[in-house]
Amino acid sequence: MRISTRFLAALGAIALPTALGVVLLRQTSGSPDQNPRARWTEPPESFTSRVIATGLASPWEITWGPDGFLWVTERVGKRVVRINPADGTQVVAGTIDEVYQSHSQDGLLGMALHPQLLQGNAANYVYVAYTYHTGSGPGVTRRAKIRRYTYESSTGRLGNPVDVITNLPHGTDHGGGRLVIGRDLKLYFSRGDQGSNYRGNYCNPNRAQDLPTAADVRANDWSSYQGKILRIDLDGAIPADNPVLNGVRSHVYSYGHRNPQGMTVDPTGRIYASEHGESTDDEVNLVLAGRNYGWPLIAGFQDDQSYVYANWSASSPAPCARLEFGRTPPASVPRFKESEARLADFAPPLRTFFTVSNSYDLVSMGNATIAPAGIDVYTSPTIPAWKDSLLVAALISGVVFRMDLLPGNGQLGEPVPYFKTRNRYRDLAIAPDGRRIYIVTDNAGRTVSDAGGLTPSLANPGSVLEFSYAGFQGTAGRSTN
Ligand SMILES: [Ca+2]
Ligand SMILES: [Ca+2]
Repeated sequence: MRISTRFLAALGAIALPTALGVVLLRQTSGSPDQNPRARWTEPPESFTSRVIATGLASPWEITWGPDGFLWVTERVGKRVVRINPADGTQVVAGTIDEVYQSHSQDGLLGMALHPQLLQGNAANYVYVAYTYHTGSGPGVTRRAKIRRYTYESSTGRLGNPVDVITNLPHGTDHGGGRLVIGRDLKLYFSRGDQGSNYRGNYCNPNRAQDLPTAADVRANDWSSYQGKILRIDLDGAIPADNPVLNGVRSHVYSYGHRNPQGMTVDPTGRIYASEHGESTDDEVNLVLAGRNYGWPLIAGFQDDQSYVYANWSASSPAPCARLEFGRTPPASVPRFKESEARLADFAPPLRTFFTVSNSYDLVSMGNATIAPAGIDVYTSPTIPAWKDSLLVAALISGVVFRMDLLPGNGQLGEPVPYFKTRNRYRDLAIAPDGRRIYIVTDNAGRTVSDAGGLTPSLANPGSVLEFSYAGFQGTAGRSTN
């Protein structure tokens, strides 16, 4: 392992007691016998780092607010918290008691600040997305909604709740949940496939390819909004310029998504989203109106590599309920190669983490995934090489990947990993000065250790980390081979 002295100096600048558990992975040439998520290259820039806040209950969204505070949602804590980035002071803007949370992918999720928040007019609006419980008696009927609050700057509190859209499906797995407001002043809300056809939900048909009918829309039946990215008027209505799919205009903007947990808007209004793959092929997508992102028929590119769609719910003659879920389905489960799918409107990803060949052994090597979550666009000139980049926070690899946004076409350059620690990075925010990057971390789960395997031992659970740019060290992202 070769580490530049300037990078060590930057690490040495981390002050106790707020030191991060920064680990340096072994730099490798990416040999075929290594999981690609455990590869690490020496970054060309130096950063200092510190922990600015701890004790958060599963922070999920972090956004830089117009008041100079970091606005954070707590998935489990059900709170919106404003954090002063200078001293870490936490101020609770509101607790949403209606939030229902019992699994790893429900609770208080996305949050979007209205672009006119605190700009001196009436639009002091904060939009949040969360799960709630509609049933009575035994069992849980979990749904998701988007709610608008009005922020009172005099009290620092969220009030006057107004539901924007309710009764959206939400299950026990693959919840998506990221919420952004586009340059077009529409809400974009990512919905996961609910984990259908997988693990504990393996007998539920996957509905990521299902589109709503005209009757569904007339009845306000949003049950097909699984594995979708929705585009919604600020009052919850279906935008008049949403795409018409199978003859029906609905909130569906794009479909065929698995678990899109990250979404952002670039200065030109383009929407980017990240999503989790199954065992391979996490994706970063440019989200375009009416396009089909392939899942569950296609994972990543349509290349017949490592992935075959096995439709457990359609098992015959043995019904699915009699089967035990596993990596290798029995013969009664219909299987479909990616090349069999005929999707006229298929949109391949911009980038996958990672596409591996059929010879890659998932059992012995581990899943070739990073579990991407929050993403953001970096536009500042402060870090020169970063200007116009997409940043992707990764849960299981504990890094932020930076990729150049290539001029003109919205495509992405090669990913460069930064900020490796023994944490799960849930979301990130960028200070307006472009010098400081803030990251919220999961409270529990597994991440890549300094030895390259997985560990449940997280260095900074439930925290906000700050990385500050400390200069260019001049090694231009080389890897050591
Ligand atoms: Ca896809
Ligand atoms: Ca594929």
